[in-house]
Amino acid sequence: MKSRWYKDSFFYQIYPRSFCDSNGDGIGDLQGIISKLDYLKELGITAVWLSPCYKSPNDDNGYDISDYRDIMDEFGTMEDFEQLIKGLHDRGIKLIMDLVVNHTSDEHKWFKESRKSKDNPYRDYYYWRKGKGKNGKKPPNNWMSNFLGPAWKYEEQTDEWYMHLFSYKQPDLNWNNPAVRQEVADICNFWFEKGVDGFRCDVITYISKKDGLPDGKIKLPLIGFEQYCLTDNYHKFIKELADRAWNRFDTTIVGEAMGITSQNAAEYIDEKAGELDCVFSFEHTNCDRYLQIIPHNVNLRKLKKIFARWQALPKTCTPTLFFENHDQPRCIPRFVGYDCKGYFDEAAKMLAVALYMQRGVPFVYQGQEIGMTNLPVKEAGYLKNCDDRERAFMKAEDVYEDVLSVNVLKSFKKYAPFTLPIVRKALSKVARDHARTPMQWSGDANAGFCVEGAKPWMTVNPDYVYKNVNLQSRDPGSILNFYKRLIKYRLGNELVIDGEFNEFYKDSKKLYVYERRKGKDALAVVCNFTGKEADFRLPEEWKGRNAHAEICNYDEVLPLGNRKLRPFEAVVYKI
Ligand code: TEU
Ligand code: CA
Repeated sequence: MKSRWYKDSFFYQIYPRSFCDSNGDGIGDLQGIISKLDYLKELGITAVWLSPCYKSPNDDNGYDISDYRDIMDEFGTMEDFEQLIKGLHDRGIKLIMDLVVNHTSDEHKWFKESRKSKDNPYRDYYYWRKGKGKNGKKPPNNWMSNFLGPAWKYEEQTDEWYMHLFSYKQPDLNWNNPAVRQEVADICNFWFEKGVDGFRCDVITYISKKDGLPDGKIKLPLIGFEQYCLTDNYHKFIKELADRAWNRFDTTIVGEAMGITSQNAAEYIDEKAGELDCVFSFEHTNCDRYLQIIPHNVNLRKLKKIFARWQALPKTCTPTLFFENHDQPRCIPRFVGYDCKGYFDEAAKMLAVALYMQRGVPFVYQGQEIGMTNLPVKEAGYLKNCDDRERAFMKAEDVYEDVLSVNVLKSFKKYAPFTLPIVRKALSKVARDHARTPMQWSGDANAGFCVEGAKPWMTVNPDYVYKNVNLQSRDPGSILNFYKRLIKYRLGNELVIDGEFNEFYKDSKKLYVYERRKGKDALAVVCNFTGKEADFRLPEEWKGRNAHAEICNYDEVLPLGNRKLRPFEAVVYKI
């Protein structure tokens, strides 16, 4: 049944709220996306991952669903959706949707019923438990919510607590209940029958909780993690869902997978198992963090090591290739630093080469293709290196919208106000908001995201004046046009798709050098991760070979050989 089309695809992630507003309410919508289909086609991507567009009260921007079979009011109607999928398919672009089924919204009808009484038929769709301690006034266990605070909320009505591993408006579904699992399969089939080509499965590794819901080890950043991540019935639930839905169509199923790393991936993504096709792992996106939250500078050696381990997985396990999504800050400040020493565009292009010439399923996140970057909030303290036009100091509290950022600021203000400067500083680097600013289409008002006079739901990055799709599409040397070339180069290219991966100079803190080989043919990938010239010596294995540069982020192409690499230089040679 499965053609495994993901193996030769290039994905583009759309966060609909911030992509394009068609009706002037300041919120991106489906007609907005439809108006940009030709843009996507021209960019050359072959598949779209659409973040949630279902009915939702938007506590977490659509990751809290109140009706899985309907479209969010702000985004449009089912007719709009059908027009979107047709528009994509007409252009040869596949569509995968977001499947958010670890939890629902508390405004979903199942939960509204569930909370009514202990004998309601939907009670068992969720986790309800008696509290601990005298009078049951303490949560049933010590698990922490991924969005801070306890993972339980008390309800007067029935004198019990319900579990929420995210916000209290995102109660966790009880997958031990067979009815819940059938509902999920039915939802998948509903969308497959509409022509949807697959799903990105939100926090799918959390769906099975340890029997008895035991206390977790006291361990930061998340108490309880080992009790609900990849435990007990995980494989059983996934296999069943694959049988009932995923594997009945020619789908691609990508899991968002906390807990899955290069070390254990084979257990979860091997083709032969017929479970998830691939996963978004957090290994490399945590490599500039202590405890997953406190930012520090990236250590290139560590990043390369993580990549190398994924590349070394058996052929039947396919990695994903991504730097950005709607939960991550923008990749340029984090992976090359805020100070690009005047070589911002070169850095943006180099990162793309370093990542997308590896084996795996490539994903680009909206705006990444024009080098969109983090919001210039005051605490980031990097403005001295920026263009004058970016000196619009923003106050964190004024610009952050994300439920997680807001929770963090609120809690620290309440319980440890003296830490606020540090917290603000950390958020200035890691906040999810950085990825959620409106897409920069043009130099017009509101970056062309919505019409003049409308108020975008979230602050537009002021750098849109000189960084936007309009300007870059007219400039052959732009980041955008570089991405177009790279995407085109990768698709259908056997060496990139499944050539062997061999790395050189693994210990270098400056260079990322690897080859993709099939027999005698190979691609040599040479990247300078620093903003200064760096010495490069030709690896023994490449000596005496003819080299032809196929991709280069400088106009003037220099030959493969012992030489100085220019700041952030990246070249792909066919050898
Ligand atoms: O994300 C899961 C999640 O917890 C992380 O991505 C989180 O945002 C990160 O660790 C913060 O540092 C998924 C969705 O991608 C996210 O947008 C939702 O908020 C979350 O699930 C709940 O549905
Ligand atoms: Ca709108």
